[in-house]
Amino acid sequence: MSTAGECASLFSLEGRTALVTGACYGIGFAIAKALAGAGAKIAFNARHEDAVSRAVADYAAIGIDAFGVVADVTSEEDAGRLVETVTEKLGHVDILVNNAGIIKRIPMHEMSAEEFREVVDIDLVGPFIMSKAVIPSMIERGGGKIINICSMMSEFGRETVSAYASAKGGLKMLTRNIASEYGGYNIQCNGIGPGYIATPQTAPLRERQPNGDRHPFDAFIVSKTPAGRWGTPEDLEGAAVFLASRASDFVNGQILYVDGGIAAYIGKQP
Ligand code: NAP
Ligand code: GCO
Repeated sequence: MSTAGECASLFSLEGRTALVTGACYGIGFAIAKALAGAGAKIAFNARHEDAVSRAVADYAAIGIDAFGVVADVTSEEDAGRLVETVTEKLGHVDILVNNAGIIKRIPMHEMSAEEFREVVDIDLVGPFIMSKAVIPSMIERGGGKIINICSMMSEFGRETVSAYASAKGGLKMLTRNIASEYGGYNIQCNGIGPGYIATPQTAPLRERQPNGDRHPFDAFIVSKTPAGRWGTPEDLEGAAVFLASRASDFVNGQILYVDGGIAAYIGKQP
């Protein structure tokens, strides 16, 4: 049995370099903050210079010296440059969090193939590209951690999110396949499956109606979640530190759902 000190060190990320994609705000920002709190050096990317600059200032405002790079996760060239730049600045990437993602809420029969492809490109091909960019150096250095931000839609469907659910379902299996293919190199690849989290991505689902009533989807999610609330990005911090640390060295190919119980609950009788 570990002593208190030994237990604390299990979750320490001192000396590790973490790269969190799309971490200017929302879930990525909270995860990066948590990894920094456990001692990791933080790098992140986004598609636009102004967003990166704003986020660097936001990290600095909470005492985190985060290194931001303009890079699109769907570009192999950007990914290679991103990993090379981070490695030069902070050292090899020990922890990759594939957080960057988009959603398009369109009834499938009205969605164009181009719109479908854009979601899959960012939410599934992007994590493939980013993971491929870091795995060689992780192999060379004896191991690493890859954390994919999956979703309730890795398990469930609903109206208007066909592309997103397809991508996030694929991301669950990419997580399992990276674990299978690279577990022998001491690389652990796991997922976090957030429930419904209050971020800019879900803001449209929580907007007040013109008459001041709550959005019907907002009320639905609160009733469908045993915790009786939307999650916050901070609710994901513990899972992220666990999956980024030595504490999860024998955990591989798993999706840790942090959802307030929504996946376990059939729902209240109307
Ligand atoms: P968000 O607020 O929309 O933030 C998404 C981030 O990804 C933004 O910083 C965005 O930056 C970045 N991004 C998008 N496309 C990119 C690209 N091609 N290259 C680089 N960065 C890109 O979303 P969130 O709610 O924080 O969600 C973060 C992740 O959690 C996503 O993968 C999402 O699917 C997943 N998730 C969210 C929830 C939820 O309820 N919120 C639940 C489960 C899973 P720019 O657009 O400025 O480039
Ligand atoms: C939606 C929401 C969800 C959340 C999240 C749930 O429209 O259903 O955006 O997809 O983003 O993925 O885990």
